Amino acid sequence: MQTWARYLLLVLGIVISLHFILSVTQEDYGRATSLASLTSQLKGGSKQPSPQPVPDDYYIPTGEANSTLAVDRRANATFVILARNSDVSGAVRSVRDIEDRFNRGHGYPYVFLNEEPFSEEFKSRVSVLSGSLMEFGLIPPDHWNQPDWIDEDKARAGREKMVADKIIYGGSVSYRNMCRFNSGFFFRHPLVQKYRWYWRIEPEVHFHCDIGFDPFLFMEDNNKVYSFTITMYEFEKTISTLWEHVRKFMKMHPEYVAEDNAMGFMSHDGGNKYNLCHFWSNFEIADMDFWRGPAYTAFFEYLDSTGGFYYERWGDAPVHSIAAAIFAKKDQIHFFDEIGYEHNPYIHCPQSKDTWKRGRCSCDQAKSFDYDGYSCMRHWDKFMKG
Ligand SMILES: Nc1nc2c(ncn2[C@@H]2O[C@H](COP(=O)(O)OP(=O)(O)OP(=O)(O)O)[C@@H](O)[C@H]2O)c(=O)[nH]1
Ligand SMILES: [Mg+2]
Repeated sequence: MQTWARYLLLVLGIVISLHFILSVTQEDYGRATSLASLTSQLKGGSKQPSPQPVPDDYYIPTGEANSTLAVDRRANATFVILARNSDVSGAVRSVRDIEDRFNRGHGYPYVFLNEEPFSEEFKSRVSVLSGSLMEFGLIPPDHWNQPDWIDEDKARAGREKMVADKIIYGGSVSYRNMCRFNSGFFFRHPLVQKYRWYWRIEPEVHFHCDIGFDPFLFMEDNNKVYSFTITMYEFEKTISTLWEHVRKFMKMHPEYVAEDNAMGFMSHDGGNKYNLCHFWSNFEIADMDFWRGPAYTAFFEYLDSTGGFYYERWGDAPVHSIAAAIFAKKDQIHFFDEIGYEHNPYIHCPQSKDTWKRGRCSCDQAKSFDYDGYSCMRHWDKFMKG
């Protein structure tokens, strides 16, 4: 054999051995260079998930995500739970889950909010679950009730029409109060005002995986403003005129529209028509400075002035989602694949097998909502891949 051929064989041998050693010892290298991953990249990976994983440095160093730890760095953050006294058992289950899967090692505080005073039973049953600060707030009536300037005859006619159309919560005024409160007021409550970040939790939700990192710190460090675990289509009849108003607002205030925003996720024709995709807001981790800032303040005030929260049944989910898609850059919106989450009837279970194992998840990956026909995740993947 010629000398050059020997050298070539030697170099090839070294490269192959190195590849083999790295594939076996380095999980990320193995994943990135696996045949499945390479073929999906060649195909454009249209069906492959594209979550941006939380980097290893954010994981708690012991590797024991669920151990009790003294974590020295914390964000200025809180859990926010809006609940009725009758929701107590569901609230207990949610707090139990988030304490076990995340907060035991962090000690982030809780703010519970209600338009009626919390009962002693509610307070004592949730307080016993955690050593963290728990505060119980009363929502001022003008942040909750239907404003006097709403034309009640018109609002009633809207509700009756939705009842006839069998729209869920179509006849409920309290549901509308709740949606409007979650859209524009929770972050102004005196007990919430002192915090920048919040994690919204509802009664009777479940967290299926150990969350071995601090999502608030990840978001703060990476300049994120809004995060989600589930995205889906909205019922069109609940928001008949919302998009029309969004378009009007954008014309009135082009200065608030972010460059490189996520409008392309919600509209496939440059903003003309809304595709009804939104982030499911019963789970949210987000930056309240974004809601308190000039763009969202003006946006909420404008939407509220149209009466659409009462004449129709605008949800806080499309309102928050559309705002995040317009006023933030697309890279500031984050999908947390790692957070296994359930709000009846849907579950997000991590897409990646390694993430699922690392989080000791109790959910079934095959039941994850991500690529269900009603989910908007495939639009998100496609949009983020550009
Ligand atoms: N204090 C108070 N909280 C409410 C009221 N209505 C709803 N909530 C809370 O607001 C949040 C959203 O209400 P849900 O009834 O869960 O609404 P949803 O998630 O759209 O609908 P579901 O599919 O029924 O869960 C939950 O945290 C509820 O506990 C109310 O009238 N008063
Ligand atoms: Mg709910």
